[in-house]
Amino acid sequence: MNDAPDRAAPAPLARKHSLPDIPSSPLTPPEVYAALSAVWPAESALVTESTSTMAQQQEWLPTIRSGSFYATASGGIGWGVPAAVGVALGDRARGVERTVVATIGDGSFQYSVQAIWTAAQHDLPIVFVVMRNEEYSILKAFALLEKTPGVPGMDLPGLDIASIATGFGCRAVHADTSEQLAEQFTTALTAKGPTVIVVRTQPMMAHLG
Ligand SMILES: Cc1ncc(C[n+]2csc(CCOP(=O)(O)OP(=O)(O)O)c2C)c(N)n1
Ligand SMILES: [Mg+2]
Repeated sequence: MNDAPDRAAPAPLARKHSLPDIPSSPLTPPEVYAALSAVWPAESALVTESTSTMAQQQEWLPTIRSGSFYATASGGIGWGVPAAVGVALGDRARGVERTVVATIGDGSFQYSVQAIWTAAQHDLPIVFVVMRNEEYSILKAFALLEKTPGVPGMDLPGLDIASIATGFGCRAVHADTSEQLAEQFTTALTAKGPTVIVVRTQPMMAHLG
């Protein structure tokens, strides 16, 4: 991380934000990111692997400081969860105290989930926010784009993500509304180790039409 930039950072882009007048159930990704943006500490690091919601993430949680945003450039999933652990371990090694916020899709979360055991064992200050839309949403959208709807194997029903997290020794909670998410996130900030917050969300084709 470059701690001594040779020029002043430009002001963040002014963005028009809009949320539904009536809260959605399940929440839409913008509602999730809006709730996080209201309560997350300004100096947090963001690690993201929520494939179908990246545009909304950039809208609501823009990167405004160097060394604070981490995402895979290749698109290979299974990187995000261990990357959050690596960022937190790196922070500790160089004496940086900050929360690592990891926004992860429910599919991507499965690929390297065992990394949360390391997070729990080392009491790392990570809040994993798992977007539980019960599918590989981006692949369903690709299938429509490629005019091949109905591709099998894209649904992810029956995954008890909080139990999986608990099984690896991680604190785990559910949040179904913006208020619950804000409350659980704020509580997670003062927890000793990591927390996995499972948030039920709308699939991409439902919230974008
Ligand atoms: C190692 C690897 N395997 C498979 C894929 C194909 N792939 C791309 S996105 C994706 C699904 C991601 O689903 P999820 O994390 O739930 O995010 P959502 O699209 O629902 O937001 C898959 C399987 C990949 N990119 N990398
Ligand atoms: Mg998903």
